[in-house]
Order: sequence, then structure tokens, then C-alpha cells
Amino acid sequence: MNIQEDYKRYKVCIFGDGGVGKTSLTHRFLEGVFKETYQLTIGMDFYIKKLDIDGKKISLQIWDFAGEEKFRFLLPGAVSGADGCIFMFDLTRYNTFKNLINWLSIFNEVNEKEKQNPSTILVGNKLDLDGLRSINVDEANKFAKHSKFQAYIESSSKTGKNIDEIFNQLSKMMLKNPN
Ligand code: G3D
Ligand code: MG
Repeated sequence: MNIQEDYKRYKVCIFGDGGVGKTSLTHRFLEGVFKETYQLTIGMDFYIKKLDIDGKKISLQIWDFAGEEKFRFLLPGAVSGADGCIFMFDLTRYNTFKNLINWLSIFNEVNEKEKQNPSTILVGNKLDLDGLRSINVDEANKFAKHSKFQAYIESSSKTGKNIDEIFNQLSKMMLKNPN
């Protein structure tokens, strides 16, 4: 009898340009209840975290994309079978926000091909650098709505603000998603 069987398993991927804070977010979230880390490939890191959401046991498989252009060929594999995806940009760098449309187009293409509909959350990170902000909340919310994200959250991987909130909200969405 494998103890893993109690857990409902979800695959979660994190996308966004290099330097937006994907790896910091993952490490911050994993801190404490950290279970396993695998160096899957140079382009993609893979982690597992078990959570209790409203009394339901779930296990998140988190795929952290290395974000370099030369590893983009790994993206379809990460999206395939995904239950949830976090799209992250850096609140202080407008380009990282603008580039999300490129990440979304690859994401949507795979979803169409695989006939899947993962839950999605938009994250504006580096909230601690609020004085350097180059995307305002209204603009981000508008984009989130237009691109059919189920939520928009601003976070700081540095201070830890809203990090658990991101994964809790996404987990709740995935639990509800019949996908
Ligand atoms: P990536 O995995 O998306 O490429 P990283 O991004 O997690 O490697 O983070 C890139 C840089 O941004 C790192 O700084 C990291 O410390 C910083 N960073 C990540 N999240 C935050 C945040 O919320 N606030 C601030 N102020 N910095 C953040 P270095 O200097 O190591 O490159
Ligand atoms: Mg990284």
C-alpha cells in the first residue's frame, strides 16, 4: 500500500521571463514542508509539495521553467497534462508583462492540441519594490480578465507576501476544475 495513493496529484507549471522570480517563488513556497527536489533537466526543475486544502490532501508537482530562449522546446512537454499554470511577470519590468502573450500563445496551442483546460493564475512579482513599479494594478487586472486568468495576485518572493496565497488559490481552482 503506497501512502501516495491518498493524495490527489496535480501538475503545475510556472512560466515567465528570466529573472521575474519563478525559482525564488518555488523555493520560498517549498521552505519548511520541503519533500523532494529533482534536477530533471538543465531547462526545467521539478519539485513536489503536499498540501491540505480544506481537508483534501493534494500533491503538487511543480515544474519550474529555466526561462532561457534555448530551452523553449521544453515548454509543450511542461504544458501537456498540466492542471494549473502560474504566469509570472516582474512588476518593475514592463517587458516581462508584455512578453506574457508569447508564453500564453504556446500554452494555448498545447491546450488546444491536448484538449485540456488547466487553471491559470497571473502573478505580478517583486511587490516589495513597489516604488519601481511599471505596471499598475488596473492594467494587470484588465489583461488578466482579457486573457481568461482566474485570478491576479501580486507577490514578493523576497518577503514571502502572498506566496502561499498563490498556491492555495490555484489548488482550490484545480480541485474545482473537472478537467
Ligand atoms: P527566475 O527563476 O524567474 O529566473 P529568480 O527568477 O527566482 O532566479 O530571481 C531572479 C532575481 O530576482 C534574483 O536576484 C532574485 O533574488 C530576485 N527576486 C525574485 N523575487 C523577488 C522579489 O519578490 N523581490 C525582489 N526584490 N527580488 C526578487 P539575483 O540578484 O540573485 O539575480
Ligand atoms: Mg529560475
